[in-house]
Amino acid sequence: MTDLKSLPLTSFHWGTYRVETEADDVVALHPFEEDPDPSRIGEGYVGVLKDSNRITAPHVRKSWLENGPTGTGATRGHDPFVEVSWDKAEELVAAELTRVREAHGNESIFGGSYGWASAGRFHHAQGQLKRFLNLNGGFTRSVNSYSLAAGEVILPHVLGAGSFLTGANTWQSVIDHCDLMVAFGGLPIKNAQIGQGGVGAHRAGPALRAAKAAGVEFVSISPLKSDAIDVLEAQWLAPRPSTDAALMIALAHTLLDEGLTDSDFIASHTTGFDSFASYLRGDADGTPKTADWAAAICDLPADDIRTLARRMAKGRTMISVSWSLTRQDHGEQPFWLGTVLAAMLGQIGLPGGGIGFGYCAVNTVGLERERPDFPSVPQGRNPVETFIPVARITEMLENPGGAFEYNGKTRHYPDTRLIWWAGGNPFHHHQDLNRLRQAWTRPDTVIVNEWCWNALARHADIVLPCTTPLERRDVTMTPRDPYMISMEPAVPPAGQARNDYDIFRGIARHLGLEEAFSEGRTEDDWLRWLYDGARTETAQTNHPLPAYDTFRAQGWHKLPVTDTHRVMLEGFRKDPVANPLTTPSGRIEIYSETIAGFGYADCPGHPTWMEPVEWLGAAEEGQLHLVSNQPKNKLHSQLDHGPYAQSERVNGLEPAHMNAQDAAARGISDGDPVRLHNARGACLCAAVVSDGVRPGVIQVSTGAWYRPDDDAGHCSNGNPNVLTLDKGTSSLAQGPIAHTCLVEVERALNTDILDE
Ligand SMILES: Nc1nc2c(c(=O)[nH]1)N[C@H]1C(S)=C(S)[C@@H](COP(=O)(O)OP(=O)(O)OC[C@H]3O[C@@H](n4cnc5c(=O)[nH]c(N)nc54)[C@H](O)[C@@H]3O)O[C@H]1N2
Ligand SMILES: Nc1nc2c(c(=O)[nH]1)N[C@H]1C(S)=C(S)[C@@H](COP(=O)(O)OP(=O)(O)OC[C@H]3O[C@@H](n4cnc5c(=O)[nH]c(N)nc54)[C@H](O)[C@@H]3O)O[C@H]1N2
Ligand SMILES: [Mo]
Repeated sequence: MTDLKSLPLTSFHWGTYRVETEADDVVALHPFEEDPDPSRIGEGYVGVLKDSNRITAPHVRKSWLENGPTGTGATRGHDPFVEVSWDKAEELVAAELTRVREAHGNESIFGGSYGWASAGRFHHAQGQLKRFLNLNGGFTRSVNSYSLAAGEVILPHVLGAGSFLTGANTWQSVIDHCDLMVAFGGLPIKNAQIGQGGVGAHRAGPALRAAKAAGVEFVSISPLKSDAIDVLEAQWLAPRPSTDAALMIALAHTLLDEGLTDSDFIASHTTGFDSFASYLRGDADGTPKTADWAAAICDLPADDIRTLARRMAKGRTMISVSWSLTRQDHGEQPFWLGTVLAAMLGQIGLPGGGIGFGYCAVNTVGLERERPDFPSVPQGRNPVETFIPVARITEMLENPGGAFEYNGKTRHYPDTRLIWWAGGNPFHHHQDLNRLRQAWTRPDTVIVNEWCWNALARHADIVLPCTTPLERRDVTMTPRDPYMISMEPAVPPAGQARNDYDIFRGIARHLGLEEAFSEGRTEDDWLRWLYDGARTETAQTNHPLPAYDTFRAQGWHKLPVTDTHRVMLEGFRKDPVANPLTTPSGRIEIYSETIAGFGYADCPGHPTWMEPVEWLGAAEEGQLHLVSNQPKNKLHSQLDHGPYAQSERVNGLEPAHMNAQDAAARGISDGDPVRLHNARGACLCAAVVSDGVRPGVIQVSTGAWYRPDDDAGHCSNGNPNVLTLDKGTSSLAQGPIAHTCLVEVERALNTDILDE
């Protein structure tokens, strides 16, 4: 028997593992001994470090190499690749960067490079790319996230800037003080496997079980029963997708109508309630926003809505609003409305009560937070001011110079000539991938750092092969997790793969920027520099970090957990004058003059129900609402080709979960191949028929690698982003709306499958 604790440690966004190797290959990843609820996602690495999908040398697309950078974009994604030496690749990249910079300016370089890359403080691909591009005169960046852009933009206006997005009351506060947890978007434990920057111990599952044991009751509002684990015995309410705003408005109406609001809290801690109350009563539009009104929109019994409102007012209630609710049309509204509901209940700032954004969206929400201020590799300054909201990438490529609205200002898209992506996969994360693929033909050059031949690498001109965390030394230290992990290389890099740091350093040499980029430091020097910076932060505390070499020898270090009962907005609750919010009024803005002043019809001055662009309430006969949520067996597109994700496919196809009644109406049986389609695209999946999905809804996880089959006209691998709609949440945030999408579904013909 191997002594597991003697094996090298490594950490990913989904957990920490002990790595077992044989003959320079990884054969097993064993859960970290400190983790009470380990994730299986790590198993996906076994066998993929050296398989045929591994990129082992720099490659250049043939037409680009032969004809130069301009005019060959149309064949991007179709052309073969030619292997080149690192020297050649570095020269080509350096020359092309210089050409674009001189001919078109730095604004024409898009380095937004959104994505999750890998955990590890030093080998953070985007950080390295941005540092490099800044030294080269800057680039067009992107702002906000795919995760919850609408929430990131609305909250500073209505609740204030701060750590609200992940700073919810701790789990212990919920366990000890909460009576009822009402979760809009559920409490999907599959998502809590993830913590950005590395996870030592998974806490959400054990915390939920402890809360249940302590008597907390749960209501899960979601199209999927599986969004609450069975042991919670949650009440399951399944409104039509993308109608939560109407449900929340009706809950607010019931509270107001039945005198269940905390008018003292509203008077002392909020502003603008009157205009919202007037909207609830229907003073201007003649439509009171009653439970009956919402029942027709949400397709829920009106009594269930009224009963829920009364239950919420009865005891200590924690409202959780899932991040997924921001990834839908008008996705600003649910976070705003959740805040308003918690304010009407007067429970903001109380132990176990108020609002939390996205319990279980990641392991981080509900964790204790007191951590030293960890340093990261400095990014320098970007002299280019141009940016895009992250999910407006296709529009940027389609419409150089075009105007767009964002958070109160009109801005313009740059003329993008060069795209560089390192550590993200737009052919995973973006909506309407067939449209992206068209727009992607426009720039002169696409450079990609990747380790595997996924759709992004296949749609590049220059592919620079990078290492994985299993092949390099790093340290996990993130303010989001108490564990610091000494990540050790388990196997040598495959082929000629290099660390992103060395890739940029090599190119910097050709541009005369090597010294500026590296500051003369090796990988080990940087690691010590980062760690020692963190150590200095803790030197004066009761819990100083061990010396670097001691830490390396120990393998891991756990930071003390102190704020076990932290309550979000406690200070503001106690004294809103002494501890005002950072909103214009210092209070919770139920009506926002700032937002009203922007004059956006799609995001007015108080929370409002607006019909989504696609939804079951306006569906054509036969259409279903597609929920393309996060995959349980991987992180986004990472390791889709690995053994764990592949083992959960059905007859080799990506599962599409649907209700028995919808399946029967289409002559579909469990396990059948199905074709999902709409005007934007089509993909092949396998039907999984169950009662755990609301009628009218079909669920396909995101993450299957985009594999367009142009003859068949579909993605043969089941990537749902060929179906989703590429539109902003509103003029305010311009966030993505993946969860607002209608599709048609039918049994696939044999010819569909044979084309694979
Ligand atoms: N339909 C639909 N679409 C969605 C969502 C949804 O719910 N539904 N969710 C959205 C959300 S919330 C997000 S955050 C995005 C996620 O989208 P992404 O973060 O872009 O997805 P990942 O697959 O994690 O991409 C990370 C990429 O980095 C590569 N990589 C890993 N390690 C390294 C490294 O060390 N160096 C380099 N250079 N590369 C590395 C991986 O191979 C992978 O291709 O997807 C969004 N898209
Ligand atoms: N295993 C795993 N975990 C992950 C990730 C991953 O890729 N894999 N990605 C991580 C990232 S980057 C992020 S941002 C978070 C995102 O975390 P979430 O935003 O919570 O992710 P989703 O899984 O898209 O959505 C959660 C649930 O919301 C429900 N839902 C969808 N539409 C509606 C609706 O209109 N109304 C209601 N009431 N419910 C709805 C769906 O049933 C879905 O299961 O997850 C993180 N965790
Ligand atoms: Mo995300």
